[in-house]
Amino acid sequence: MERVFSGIKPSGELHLGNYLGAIRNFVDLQNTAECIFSVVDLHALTVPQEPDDLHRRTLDIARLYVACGIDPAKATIFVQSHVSAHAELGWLLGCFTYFGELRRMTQFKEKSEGQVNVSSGLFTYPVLMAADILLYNADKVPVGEDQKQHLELTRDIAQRINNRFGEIFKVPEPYIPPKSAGGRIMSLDDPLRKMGKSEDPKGTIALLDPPDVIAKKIRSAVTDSGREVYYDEENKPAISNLMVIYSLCSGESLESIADRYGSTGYGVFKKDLADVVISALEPIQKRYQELTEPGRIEAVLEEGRRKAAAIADETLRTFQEKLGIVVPKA
Ligand code: ATP
Ligand code: LTN
Repeated sequence: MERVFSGIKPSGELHLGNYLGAIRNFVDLQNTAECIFSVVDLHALTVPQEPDDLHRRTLDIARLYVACGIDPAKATIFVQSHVSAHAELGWLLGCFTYFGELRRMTQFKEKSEGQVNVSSGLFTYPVLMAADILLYNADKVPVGEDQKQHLELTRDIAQRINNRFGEIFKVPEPYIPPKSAGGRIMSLDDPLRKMGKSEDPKGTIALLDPPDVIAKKIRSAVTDSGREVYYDEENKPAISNLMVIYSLCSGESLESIADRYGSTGYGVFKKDLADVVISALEPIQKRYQELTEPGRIEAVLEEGRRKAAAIADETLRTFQEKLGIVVPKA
């Protein structure tokens, strides 16, 4: 059976971009592959975090994984920092990653731009991500388009090490939907920027936003010039983005949406879009509200930690031995 690994940072509230670009695929893949999904708290720490927020969001993302349909009986859900092999392999892989490679990463350039104190953790972030993936010898990594460059680096690091020491790591394949299928959901108030946890909340639909807030955000979403609804990423970036959201939340094709709303004007389209998004999020919000049993999420994470650590510790040990590290007896 193929193995799948992915992770989400507890750096803010989960949003529709995370769901349509990534989590939706996690839910599908759990039926056909051995899936491991992490709440990557060490990655969130690469930018300043309030301790109380980090703590609450870490548990909250695990709860949302389950609310979105990830079944702990099928998939492993765990917190990255609970498995120390991530940090340890991260260090070792850093010794096989070049400064020039990391300097080219666009996410680093975007997140460090204009900041006075940029942590070295933000710079080496992709190395830790490579460790996350390689520890589990994942075949597939479902992510949004913004992670493509990090996955290419992961593959390069794995291949470099395999060339030097023999086949140690599986070289993972990215699993990224095209933009028209959710790989890059754009902000509602700037269709040229991606929807993100750390972006302005006006442009971001959080998975737990109440219906009236969702309706208001969609009503205020920027549109393109003209009044026709059709898909054209280049000339109609705002409407194309709203159409992708409509299509993925309703299951209707882009063509059929364009046929129906082509000449009704943006107002009618946006009003129906709000209904479609609210209905798609309703079952997730309902399940989230129901997951209140004390200790339930913590128990899922403990079981996940055990399963993840068993795999990760073994991979780490194999690599340490190949490197010539004197590995203590277990
Ligand atoms: P931040 O804004 O703090 O960097 P983020 O919203 O980009 O956070 P991550 O935790 O980094 O969230 O991403 C989790 C997953 O969601 C990743 O697979 C990422 O590629 C995907 N993703 C994030 N934003 C989008 C988006 N706008 N469209 C599609 N996929 C997305
Ligand atoms: N870098 C990713 C989050 C992430 C991840 C991973 C995704 C960390 N480790 C391993 C897939 C596999 C991001 O910023 N979205």
